[in-house]
Amino acid sequence: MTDHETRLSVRMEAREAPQAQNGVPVHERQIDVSIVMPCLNEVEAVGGCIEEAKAALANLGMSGEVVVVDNGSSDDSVAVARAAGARVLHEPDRGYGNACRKGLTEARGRFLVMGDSDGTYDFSDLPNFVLPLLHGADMVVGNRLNQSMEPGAMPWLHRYVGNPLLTKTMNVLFAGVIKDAHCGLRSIKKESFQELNVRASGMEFASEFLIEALEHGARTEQVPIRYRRRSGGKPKLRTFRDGVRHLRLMIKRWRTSPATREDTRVEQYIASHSSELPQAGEA
Ligand SMILES: Nc1nc2c(ncn2[C@@H]2O[C@H](COP(=O)(O)OP(=O)(O)OP(=O)(O)O)[C@@H](O)[C@H]2O)c(=O)[nH]1
Ligand SMILES: [Mg+2]
Repeated sequence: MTDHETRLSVRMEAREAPQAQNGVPVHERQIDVSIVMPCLNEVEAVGGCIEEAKAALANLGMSGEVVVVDNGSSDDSVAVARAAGARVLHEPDRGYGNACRKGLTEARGRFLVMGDSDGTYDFSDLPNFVLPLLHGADMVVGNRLNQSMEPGAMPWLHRYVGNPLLTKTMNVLFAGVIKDAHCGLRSIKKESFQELNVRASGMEFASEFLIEALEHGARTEQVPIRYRRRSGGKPKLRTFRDGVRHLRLMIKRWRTSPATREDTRVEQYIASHSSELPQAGEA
């Protein structure tokens, strides 16, 4: 090819794939951070969440994308999300779990951050979810149960009964030390997520994700976060139905994977007591 032909073909490629850079189409380029937001009828909040996430990415100085996963919202969430600059994916099967799995699977970043699109999470917390992954953690889980929670952000029944009870159940059954098992603001390395087999379709996805991570021995950090009232829209979580779904999933998982559970318990016991155990060469 002559120089002229090369320049011509590069110009034609650029016309066909306007975002191509160095010959690599944008959809194949590796980026640093993907922020995945499940979204169902969150028109009042989703735009602000995307803006907040984009600003946090810019402050962090890392390349990134915001991925919104919709399940057929009947309001203008999709149009608002597109206008705010998110990549919008459609998941045909209803449910929070289906939406999260779709977004996390199709995200292009090395580091995956997930958070609700209802205005409750503050995406300017992004560095606390990305920097630990650069320094050896596989996963970071937020903890909303602290003094900075905005009054009215979480119903009393969830804050003082449902969430602590279900979190404690998970820790007892799966030897975890998780502080807020239902926190939806989390991050995980792409390669760590790919090792997990998280199949749940609904809200119990949040529990299964952590159970899988515990059983895979993911190095986990937890960070306190702010939690705000919804910026509008309606909660999709149904207290009793979803509470029972979390509980049933945990019992099923506990009954069906005893071998893995025992291994993990022994490994975690050794890890947490390593300084007390005799070292090689010691009498
Ligand atoms: N795509 C999709 N998103 C969903 C679905 N169900 C919930 N979501 C989204 O998942 C996030 C969590 O749902 P919420 O209704 O906020 O549940 P919650 O945070 O436990 O409840 P709130 O206290 O009301 O915030 C929100 O961004 C929802 O829009 C669903 O079936 N499909
Ligand atoms: Mg929410």
